[in-house]
Amino acid sequence: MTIPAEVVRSASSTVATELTTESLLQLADRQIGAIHVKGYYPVDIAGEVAQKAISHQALGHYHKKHTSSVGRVYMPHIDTKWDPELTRQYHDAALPAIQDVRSMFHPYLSPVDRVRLELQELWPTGANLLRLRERACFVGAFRVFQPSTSEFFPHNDAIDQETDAPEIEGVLNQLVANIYLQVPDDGGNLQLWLREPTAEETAVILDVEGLDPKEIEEPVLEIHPEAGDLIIFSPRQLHAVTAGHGKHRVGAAAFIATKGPSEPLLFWS
Ligand SMILES: O=C(O)CCC(=O)C(=O)O
Ligand SMILES: [Fe+2]
Repeated sequence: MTIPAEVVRSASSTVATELTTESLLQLADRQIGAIHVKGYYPVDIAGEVAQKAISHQALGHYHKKHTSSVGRVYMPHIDTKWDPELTRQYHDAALPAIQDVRSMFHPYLSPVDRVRLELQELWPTGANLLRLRERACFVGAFRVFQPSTSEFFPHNDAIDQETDAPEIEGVLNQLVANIYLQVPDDGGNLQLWLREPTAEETAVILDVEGLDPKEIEEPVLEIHPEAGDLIIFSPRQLHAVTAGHGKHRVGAAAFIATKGPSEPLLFWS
């Protein structure tokens, strides 16, 4: 039986509301567009840690033209830029950074630790921290969007554009889990296009880290997250974050590589 194209399209833009083995397998296979669990993390703890992230001593900035006003706490893998010295610094800092982020939530479980545990329990073959050339990766970066001035233009994220370490072999898809700690009431929306960029778009993204929003069609999904929500989607497909107004937008993020159900998920930031 052939399924009509419009049915396929609408199914792939479905947003699941629960984190289950089935919703994870469907998302990894791009049969659904996202998993959005409302109220995943207590808002009061989230708000306190958001303030700590905004004033954290390790708050730095992304380096590309369109992302430079977005702050992040601790070095993400994308900033290793294929440079052996930066790669060494990233791995040297990875475990102390994981522990520092964990300590910011103490005495509570951090939301990224909770995602790591639940995905380990739900995915058929479990989940591990990613190691590259046998060195542990960091996971749990905070992203801090300044009121009004910060946004992420349409872009995608793919680990195979950042490393050729042997552990990346066999990666079929990449997911990203974002837990929102603080979100402005107005803006700060997540937009999803549910398609990969073209070759030309990829060249622009690699150069300046984002497409001009005026030059691309409307997104298929637009979600306004609330503080405490968890959203998981496929960041190899185009996505963007709109400017928010009134307060900082702070999220904790973990990338997740999938090699199919017979291999464990792998986490990093
Ligand atoms: O903060 C968000 O909603 C998504 C940010 C993003 O670009 C990502 O997680 O890859
Ligand atoms: Fe992204």
